[in-house]
Amino acid sequence: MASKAKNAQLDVKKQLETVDKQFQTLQILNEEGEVVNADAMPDLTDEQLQELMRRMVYTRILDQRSTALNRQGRLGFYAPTAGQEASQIASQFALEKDDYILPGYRDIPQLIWHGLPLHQAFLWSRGHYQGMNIPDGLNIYPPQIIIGAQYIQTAGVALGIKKNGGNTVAITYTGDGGTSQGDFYEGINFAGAYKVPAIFIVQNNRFAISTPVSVQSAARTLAQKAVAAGIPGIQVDGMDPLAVYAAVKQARERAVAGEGPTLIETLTYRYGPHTLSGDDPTRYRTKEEDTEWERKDPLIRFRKYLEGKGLWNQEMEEQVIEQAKEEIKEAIKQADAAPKQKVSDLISIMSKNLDTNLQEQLEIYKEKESK
Ligand SMILES: Cc1ncc(C[n+]2csc(CCOP(=O)(O)OP(=O)(O)O)c2C)c(N)n1
Ligand SMILES: [Mg+2]
Repeated sequence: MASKAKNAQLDVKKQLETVDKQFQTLQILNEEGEVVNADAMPDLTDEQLQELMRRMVYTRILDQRSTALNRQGRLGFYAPTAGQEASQIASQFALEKDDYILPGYRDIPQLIWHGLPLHQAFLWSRGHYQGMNIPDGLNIYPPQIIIGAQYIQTAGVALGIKKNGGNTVAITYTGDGGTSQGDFYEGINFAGAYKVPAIFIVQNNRFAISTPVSVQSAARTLAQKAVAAGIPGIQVDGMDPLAVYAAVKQARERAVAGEGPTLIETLTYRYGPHTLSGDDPTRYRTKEEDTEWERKDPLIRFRKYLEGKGLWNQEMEEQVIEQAKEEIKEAIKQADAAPKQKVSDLISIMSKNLDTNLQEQLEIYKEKESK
């Protein structure tokens, strides 16, 4: 029989329960689009609210078109985003233009809304080097494929911002699976120790490919993993754009005020497969689970909220859909017109100052390609 601890400090079960209880989910809009937490309501103008909706609708269309284009063989790697719009779009919406984004492979929408031209996103999907030939002045990094590695890089980028005295932040994204990686802990620990202006988003979409979050971790929330790094952690309803926006906005304010990093867990869901490379979600998820999450859809609840305020209607939605389809068509044409890749181009964009070895290789390839 387990002995009953007399000393409160030895009551480890209670200690854990205390931490668990502190991590409640922040929600502002419920599934019906009703405000349930007016105190946490972010300060957004009507125009900003409409723009946020516009971007989410656009991104849903982009996801549908990208899926179709992939199936037609016109796109390469693609990780679906439908369901995650509040988590992705509302978090980017809370940033300033000069903030740095260090994305994972599913975070292409944030890059696009930060300023990456659409045709470059398509070229990246095709494995064309011009995809991530990042335009000057756009503070984004290429999507990370190694799970969690961007967390360490973000701690470093944020330390650079701090040392240079900038008032920007570095934001990064990983999934629930990413929080099981060593890189995740190293990144948040370093960021906490050096009190850097970083925002760590964990998009908890319930699965790491087919592995449910309950198998990945015994932690009740992923937000509470922040405690060990000595940084604040917050769990938000990741299907609620206003909750995500409010949390990221506050994290940004803390970061630029020199108060250090924040970890934000967004509870979300991807409606599609992990990627379009072949997994079948029906093998690891039930239809009931899908339906339950589709009822939480961020577009449905935000649409209801805005319609209630007279800020959105069907005509506006159709306009965005048409615009998205048109721009996607044009961007694919632009991607198709990109020059065939040359090894010399790949080498020359790698670094501003090539070392002797690479310089020699560049000359060799230029010579070969000129024939
Ligand atoms: C270090 C590393 N291990 C394994 C993989 C293979 N892998 C690719 S995606 C993935 C699951 C990641 O799940 P999660 O972090 O929840 O992100 P999600 O895809 O759900 O957005 C794994 C294990 C990898 N890319 N990198
Ligand atoms: Mg996941």
